[in-house]
Amino acid sequence: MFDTRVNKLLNIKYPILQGGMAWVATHELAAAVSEAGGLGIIAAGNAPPEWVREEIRQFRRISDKPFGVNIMLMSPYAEDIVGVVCEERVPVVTTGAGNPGKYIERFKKVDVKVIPVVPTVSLARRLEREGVDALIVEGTEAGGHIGELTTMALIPQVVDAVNIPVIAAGGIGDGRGFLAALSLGAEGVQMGTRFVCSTECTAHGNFKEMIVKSKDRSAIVTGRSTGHPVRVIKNKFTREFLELEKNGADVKQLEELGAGRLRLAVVEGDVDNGSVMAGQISGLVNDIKPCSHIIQDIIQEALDQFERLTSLKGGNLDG
Ligand code: TUI
Repeated sequence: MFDTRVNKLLNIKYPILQGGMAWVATHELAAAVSEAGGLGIIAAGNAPPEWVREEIRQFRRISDKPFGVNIMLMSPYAEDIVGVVCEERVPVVTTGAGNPGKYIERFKKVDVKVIPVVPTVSLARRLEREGVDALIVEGTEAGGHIGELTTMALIPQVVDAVNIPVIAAGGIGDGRGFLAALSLGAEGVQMGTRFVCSTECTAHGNFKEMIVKSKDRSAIVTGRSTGHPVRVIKNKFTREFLELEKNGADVKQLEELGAGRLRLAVVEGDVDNGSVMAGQISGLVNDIKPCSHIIQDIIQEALDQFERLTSLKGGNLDG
């Protein structure tokens, strides 16, 4: 059950990837997800290449399972991190916040699987032509830097446009979301917010608690005026930021205000003045549990839902 091309491509038990969240997705979280049968991912974020190399080595000290590194393409170190990933023969690379086209050749040469995050059909088509192995198609429900289209509308459009496997991301946090994504034609899911609230995640307790306490409308979007919209949990910082945006602050001023805020929230636990990046699914995440339980609960819930749906076939509409 739930054995797709993604399982085979990545050599994993369940087609569940952990999002590459800057500051949050360290080797501890990645190893816990990989050990639980999914694909753990170390996020490079804006970190220097030496840090990323050390994280890769730390991962390998505690797990021999497949894993990935996420390269945030707006990072000033993106080019050097591509070099580290190739040297270390990391099995999988995911990319975000840009077009990885110019690096694909280098990854292919050393047999690193490439799976970019895309927010549109056109970029999906283009990257398939350029030879990527699969696509993470992310809807606007996601946390952090986001595109415009919803997961529900975007996934089937990309599935119809490409032949390589599609992994759905954005707004998925339980077995119902997982099964819905497969129904839309995806062959796997990526989850960020759900894995933040795991026991193995090294993010500050305040950061996790902020998500657990969230309701349906707690996650909002800042930065629309800058062309770099970011989904975060509403707090003192977002109120100040949105006020400045409303008053026509320029991009430079807003960027300065935003600098260092993610670290402040994730590492220092200052969830009033920091940027608590999280997705719309935050309202559904109500506990902190081990990654193995997160994954097992999703699989069990998806199986239960599948059974409920198939029982509707005979005209039984009670369920
Ligand atoms: O990358 C993400 N989410 C992120 S990156 C990030 S780091 C950051 N820190 C502080 C402020 C702002 C960002 C936080 N969250 N998700 C994957 C993703 N990639 N979503 C959308 C895209 C994307 C957007 C445009 C991918 C490709 C793309 O291509 C544009 C082009 O060049 O064609």
